[in-house]
Amino acid sequence: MAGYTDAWLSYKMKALTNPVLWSRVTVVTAAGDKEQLPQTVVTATAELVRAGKELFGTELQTYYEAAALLPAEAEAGVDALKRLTGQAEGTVLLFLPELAKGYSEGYRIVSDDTVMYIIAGTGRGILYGAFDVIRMEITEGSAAGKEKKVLPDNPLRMMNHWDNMDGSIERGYSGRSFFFVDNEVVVNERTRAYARLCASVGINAAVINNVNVKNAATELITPRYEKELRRMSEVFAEYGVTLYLSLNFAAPMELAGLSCSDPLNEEVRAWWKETMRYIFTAVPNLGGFLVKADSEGRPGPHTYGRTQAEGANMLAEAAAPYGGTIIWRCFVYNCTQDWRDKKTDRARAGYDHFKPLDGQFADNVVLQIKNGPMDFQIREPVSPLLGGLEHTNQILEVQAAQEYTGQQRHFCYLVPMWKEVLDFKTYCAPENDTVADIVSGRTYAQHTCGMAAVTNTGDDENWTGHDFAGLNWYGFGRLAFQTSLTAKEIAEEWIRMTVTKEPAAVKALTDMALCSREVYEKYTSPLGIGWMVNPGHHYGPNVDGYEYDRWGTYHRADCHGLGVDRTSKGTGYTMQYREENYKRYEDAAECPEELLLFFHYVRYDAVLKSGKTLIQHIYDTHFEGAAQAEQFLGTFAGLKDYIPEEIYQRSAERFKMQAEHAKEWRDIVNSYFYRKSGIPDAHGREIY
Ligand code: GCV
Repeated sequence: MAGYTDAWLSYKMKALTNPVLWSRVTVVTAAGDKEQLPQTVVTATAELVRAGKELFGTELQTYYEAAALLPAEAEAGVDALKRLTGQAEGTVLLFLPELAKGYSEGYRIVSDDTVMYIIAGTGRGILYGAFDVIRMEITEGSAAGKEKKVLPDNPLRMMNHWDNMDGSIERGYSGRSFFFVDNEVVVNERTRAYARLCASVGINAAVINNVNVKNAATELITPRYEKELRRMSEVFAEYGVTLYLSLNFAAPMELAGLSCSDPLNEEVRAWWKETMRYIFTAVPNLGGFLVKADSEGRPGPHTYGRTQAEGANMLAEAAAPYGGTIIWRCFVYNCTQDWRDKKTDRARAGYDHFKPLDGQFADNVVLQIKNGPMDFQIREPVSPLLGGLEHTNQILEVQAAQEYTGQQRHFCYLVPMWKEVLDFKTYCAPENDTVADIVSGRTYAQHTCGMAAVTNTGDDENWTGHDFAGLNWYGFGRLAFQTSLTAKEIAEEWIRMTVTKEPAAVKALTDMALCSREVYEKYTSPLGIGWMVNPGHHYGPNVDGYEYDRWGTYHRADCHGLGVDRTSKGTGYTMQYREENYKRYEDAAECPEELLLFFHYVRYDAVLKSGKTLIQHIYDTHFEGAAQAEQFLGTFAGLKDYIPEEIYQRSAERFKMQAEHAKEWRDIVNSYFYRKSGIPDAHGREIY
């Protein structure tokens, strides 16, 4: 199935409507010197040449010319630019390093029918502009006559892989790792194809190994893997993707036999300083490290009575001389809880651990915060740490890997969920107080911040198992770059680039995408309560799967009702929010209904805003959700003629699986609550 490894960059031939525009690529710099160009500018020219060939069958020549422009002149119109650059035909890459400050990694595009300028102050900006031009050609028919300036909203736009060195992927649903095979680091054409896909949507960083760093992965910071990592970082760098690694906090013990990894121990500190000196010298393009400490059995500073800040700062101090960043995860909670204990609340843990440390982290530390306080459920409130921390760099972590959202067997487009999170008003400041404002750095003038996605990729031909899961990878990049894009715009783009341009099919698939999250939510766990999955692998319904376990994820259903009382009278979690949100969540009548059971214990016979009782809501949504999953299958089958054969075959199989599995969810959840409550369905449908 050659071609599908290019995913949304699998170009299909089209008519050349602007032959002059696509006649040549000229790189214009002050010196006109090819040797001085960043690698990413060279890549941008190669991408335009490739697009010319694959879209139109034309051979673009590349030229390098000199022209000195003042930064303000970069804002000129087409005619003035023609005069200033002396270039009036083809695509002109105007690389002006003086613009870097104002443009960061952004770009400006100005074009008419014969010339198109891509103007930027960084190589990444030029590359993203080139991919935008290609995207416009494909999705809008032409890049001619456009004028736009796009500056990325988030400085860091990062992939987090949970790949293990033996080639397995934790929560991977699309084959095995393409970074690691049998404890070796692999660098090949797929590495380049991956970096290219990332760059095409503005992703600028990737952590290649699992945050649970064990065995051989601990050795990634030793000479054993130096050569391959350097090579990988170079391939990544061609596409402006910075390599990061996850590291093991206990490495001083495991690699050097030290007696502890106490962050205040002098020997430990000296070991890290030397290790950082070594690894940043050996792999010069390395951006830094991601750390999961004191979480789910991983080592960390708590073992030594030290704080998370002391742990992170020790690594940060060692990495600082090399410009290294330490990304420290906030997923710290008690995973050996007693289910009988109704006071301890896992949802509280992130805030309880990190809020008191606000302001204590070094400048090159950034805290990475999962979107919700639990763990990537289909519906959770936004973590109160986002809006709670005021003096700490922050990254929002979302999960493209569909661990709890259908494991890439069910279609679940996640951009609508991520947008809800970004748009959430935290009330942390008089203005610029949404999550998007905070993680972009607008609220607190931070630079080391942004968004990370746990990836959904593997070595499957189509990268993501379900072809339509590719939309979540694509969508993450596009959204992280430009948080104002709508979920609809992003879905339409991806569908046109990857699947079909037939308007009726684009519409049908976009409609499916936009309701897919709600559909999944309807037939799985209701009103924000989450979980109800099989322990361990997290696929499929098991209402009590985690109910009497140690993980702190309970629904508390009994014969009268269900839900967790997280109000001030319950676990007190609501009090972690700012006043306005606290009040909304505290009062069951004000609480957004989709989160009702997350915040409140509710009786089955309580009447919801819809006028239905809670139990009837559960029954109805489960019947509706399963019926909609069945409709997905029918709608998709009806689009067969517009969809490339391989994509159709692979996806149709998954839609079939989803429809069947949705019924299983429906019947198990409905029967469970019927048996608990003894209340029959008002419509007399079959419940077992
Ligand atoms: C990488 C959840 C997942 C784990 C994952 C963890 C994390 O608990 O089930 O597989 O570990 O989150 O985010 O660290």
